[in-house]
Amino acid sequence: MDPDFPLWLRATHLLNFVLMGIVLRSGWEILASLPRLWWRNDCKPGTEWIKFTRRELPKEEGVYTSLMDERSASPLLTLPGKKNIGLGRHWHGLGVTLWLINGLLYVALLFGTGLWRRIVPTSWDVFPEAWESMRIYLGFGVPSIEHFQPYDALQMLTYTGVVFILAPLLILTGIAMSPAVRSRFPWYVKMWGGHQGARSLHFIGMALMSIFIVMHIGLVFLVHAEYNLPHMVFGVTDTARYAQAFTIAIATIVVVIGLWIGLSYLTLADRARSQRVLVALTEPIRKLTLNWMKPRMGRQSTYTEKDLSEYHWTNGLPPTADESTEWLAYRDGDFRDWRLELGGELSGKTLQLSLGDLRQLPKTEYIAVHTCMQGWSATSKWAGVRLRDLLEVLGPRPEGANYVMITSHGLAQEMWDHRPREPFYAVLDLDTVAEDDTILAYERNDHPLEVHLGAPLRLRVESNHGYKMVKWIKSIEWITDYAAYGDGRGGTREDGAMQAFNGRI
Ligand SMILES: Nc1nc2c(c(=O)[nH]1)N[C@H]1C(S)=C(S)[C@@H](COP(=O)(O)O)O[C@H]1N2
Ligand SMILES: [Mo]
Repeated sequence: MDPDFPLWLRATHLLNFVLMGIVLRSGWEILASLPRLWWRNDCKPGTEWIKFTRRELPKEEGVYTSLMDERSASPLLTLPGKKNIGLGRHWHGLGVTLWLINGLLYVALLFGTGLWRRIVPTSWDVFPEAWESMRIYLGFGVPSIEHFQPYDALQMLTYTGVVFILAPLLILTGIAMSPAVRSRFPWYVKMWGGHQGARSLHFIGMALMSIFIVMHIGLVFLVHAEYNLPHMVFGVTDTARYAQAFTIAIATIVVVIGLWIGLSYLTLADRARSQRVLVALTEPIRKLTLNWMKPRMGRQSTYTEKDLSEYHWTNGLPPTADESTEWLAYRDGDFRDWRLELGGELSGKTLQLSLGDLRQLPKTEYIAVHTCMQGWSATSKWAGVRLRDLLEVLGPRPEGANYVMITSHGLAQEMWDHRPREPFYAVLDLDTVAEDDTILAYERNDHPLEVHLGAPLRLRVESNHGYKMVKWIKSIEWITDYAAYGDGRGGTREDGAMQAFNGRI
């Protein structure tokens, strides 16, 4: 057998095709949850550079939530489709991890075997030669077979660009969107033009990759297919087996497309099971790569007052009369009578703390970028008291207290199964509770917290996405296990949108 297209090459190539489909389709699910892109970090309505929705955004802050902007995509197109950002995110994480492993293996073997010489140009001649090929293609011609050794200059340049420039760009901009990375290495995110710069570049990279895939598959069938297909399928230059290779290639493509769509329906068939399985597979990756990064926004100098956002998106609107008359009464009295319920069953007591009491505790202050996992961001200066300091008021951690549950006066925006809406809540583990930048904020940009941003007190967990950051806080308590609350996934967005309990990416 001709060793030029060894089995490892053909296998990683096929696997790459399968995984790229999973990564792209789940990426489109994520994009559908906020179908707009910006370069500005405050995502001010009307400043999008591209959008995939006709919906007009109100210019006013605090009347529209990002959840209202989510679009339902077809399971034929996205993974899994039908407004399932959480499940789409898990698939993206799993798909990317497998794609990375496969890709690293491919690159390692490429260099290990010397086959890299076939795709990495080593002479400047590649540019004029590629230009010549391009001219032939533009005239609807095909360069003759002698130019392909086995790839021609244009292929070499494209493949090198895709493997060594485009793929790394997608990986690096993807990493920049993780709040754990941002809260630990804010300069890294700023380097990409902030969260929105990274997100927009990630999108552009995706678009280029999609164009490449379509052109690549098209050209394989159009340009010397009698060589390409036996190479790809059998690994040998045997034009006599072209028909067989053609049939296998087409059948494989059909099966893979079927698999992609099948995964969508399989995922939707039992969303809770899908969440369990996908989170079980992706949590070890988060543990390994992100959990050790401890936020230090309070000690960073990358983001300064100059970065403060003009506009702040909202998710969740202030409690209405059917949600909490109690909170409305507090609001009408400028929160003078508002009390935080701190404690609960495990502590054996519940303290009622006023805003004045909270202000007595050590104050911490920093500038940080908020990101909603849907994709928008905003930079603000937050001030308040560290959660760990506040819990100390209760005394030592009670026996069996493994988590802290924070509950809002406001209800969930919607329940995925349309049962009556429950109070919005989030649960944090001990590691997250102990972080420097897990705080209860009562001020933003040197003013008391605005009503639509969670007045009078909201949670800030800088290492996590926004869905953990309960607004309009009612109570904070130690609990043993979150399985006993809500749907048992540890928070409203975990229950409803099937998010992971760990919101670090
Ligand atoms: N009570 C309550 N808190 C909430 C939400 C909500 O719907 N209700 N949404 C969460 C989500 S998903 C995000 S991204 C942030 C948004 O914070 P902001 O509206 O202050 O920008 O609030 C979080 N806290
Ligand atoms: Mo969010």
